[in-house]
Amino acid sequence: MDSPNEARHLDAVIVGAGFSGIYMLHKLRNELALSVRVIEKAGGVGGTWYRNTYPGALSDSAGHIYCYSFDDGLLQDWDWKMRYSDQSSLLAYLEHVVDRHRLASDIQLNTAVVSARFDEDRTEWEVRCDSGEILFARFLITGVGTFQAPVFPDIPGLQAFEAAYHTSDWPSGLDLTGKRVAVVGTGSSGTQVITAAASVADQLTVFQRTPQYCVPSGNRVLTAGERDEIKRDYGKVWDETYGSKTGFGHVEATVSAMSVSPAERERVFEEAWRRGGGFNFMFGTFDDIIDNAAANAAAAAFIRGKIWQIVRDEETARKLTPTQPYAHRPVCDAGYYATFNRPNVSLVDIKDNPITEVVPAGVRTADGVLHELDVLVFATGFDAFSGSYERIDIRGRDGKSLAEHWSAGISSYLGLAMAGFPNLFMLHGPYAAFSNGAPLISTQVEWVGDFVGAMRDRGLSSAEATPEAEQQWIDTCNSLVEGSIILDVDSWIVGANVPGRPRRVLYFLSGLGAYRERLTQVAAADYAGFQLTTSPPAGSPSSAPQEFAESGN
Ligand code: NA7
Repeated sequence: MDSPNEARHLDAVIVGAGFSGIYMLHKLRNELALSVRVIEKAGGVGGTWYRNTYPGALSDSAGHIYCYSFDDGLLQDWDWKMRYSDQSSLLAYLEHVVDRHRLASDIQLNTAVVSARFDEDRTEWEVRCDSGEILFARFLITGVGTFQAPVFPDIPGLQAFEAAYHTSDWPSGLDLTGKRVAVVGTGSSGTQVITAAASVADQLTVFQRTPQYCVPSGNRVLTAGERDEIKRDYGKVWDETYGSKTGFGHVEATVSAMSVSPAERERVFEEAWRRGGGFNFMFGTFDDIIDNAAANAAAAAFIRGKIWQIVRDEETARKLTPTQPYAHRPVCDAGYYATFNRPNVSLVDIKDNPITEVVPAGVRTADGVLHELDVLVFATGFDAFSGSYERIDIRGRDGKSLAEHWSAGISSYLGLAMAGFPNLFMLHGPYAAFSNGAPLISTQVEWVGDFVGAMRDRGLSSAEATPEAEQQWIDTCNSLVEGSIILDVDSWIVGANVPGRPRRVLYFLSGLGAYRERLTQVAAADYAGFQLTTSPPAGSPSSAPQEFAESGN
């Protein structure tokens, strides 16, 4: 290892060793033989799956496609035992990928990137770390994740209670067994931790602001036959996934909800409820649940009906029943509503009865009740996208910061690049396809890798999105969201969970298949929308950019 302060010249610095950073390192170092270093703030690889270790943490994407598709041997070797993978099996998988592809030597843990500045004279990024190290690299690739910056409620006395934890920062070894626990928040993290905690906690209090539409996850052990079939047909599985809209592995609906009889709608919803899966319920039943108010109302009414069938106490059922449209990120569960039939679980509607303060003994609500607690869990979500990027002072051409670039609204070209930020690629960044994360990440990593390889082969020194291409992409994305019911509901998807954020949807809503087609077209048109710059001839002034380096320095 170098001494801190020693400057290093690399082809690429990758920020983050989650799903994106791990594969990007493999692509650039192992396939293109470039010199690369991954800088990761945490003490281990895995990103989201390293940090979110709260009880019940589960991916709700089909496990056999919530993984990488590039390694045929690994696809055959690895057994996804369950329909959905929990946090520990996903972390084990990502650690295994790192070992299998000998990536650890180029992943620097426990180090945060604090700033990155584009040096126009040298056509390279100067990356500074909290360790004092300075790295220089032709490419800066961010795999910083969407859900990095936790949101905490602004409650008086919050610091007074010691055992208070955000789901994304779960202390190692914290066991809720026999404890008096409260959970604030009922999104996908909240419903998972609530359902898991209820069966072990002595007492569980749920502080709910907005009731949630939940459908069963249907998680179960895959049969040997199912696993064999997946492995036999993996090529087809990936073709279907990459060609689909959401990339979640279910059959996507093509029928409008209101084009069928009420009885048929009920049958389809019931079948989806029995099969399980939140994305399956929203996108596998009918094709207009988030586009057509009547279709949305029908799906919402079906789930509300289930709440009243499941929850025995009428007052609790009333509190749990959502009134807003069904347009949050779809959530699925392992018995969320039934949890509220347990004698050790109580529900506080904090819209009616807000939390007024946190005290050393617990949480006090407006009705004067002190809820005495051992552990207080904040499942209150994240400042999606922006929060992850605000932690690094990124400056492109003319020293312009990313914060300035995004001051009138977050933007990108293809969810990957921005004007004024040459050779910076974002993975899983804003305005990429709204789809399952893993296949989206593989799509982007492969595209960026191919782009970088083509640049090297052609002697190009920089690629930069043009302002026009960036604006057109944002206009396209914004036009796709017009009329969507997503806009009618407050959630992180529209930025409503962070005060002061403008209301916007930072996704390309035409789907993964269409996104991939678009990327293919852009590459085929000699990277249309990018300004490509050739390295100055050898012997030019000292401003000549660094040559691509050899791997392994
Ligand atoms: P979400 O989906 O943003 O859910 C956050 C929850 O916390 C939600 O129920 C919020 O209620 C609640 N919340 C947020 N702020 C407060 C305050 N101030 N007071 C009370 N309750 C609050 O976060 P998750 O971690 O569940 O999921 C994030 C993503 O991670 C998820 O979509 C996955 O893709 C991965 P609200 O609805 O705002 O009233």
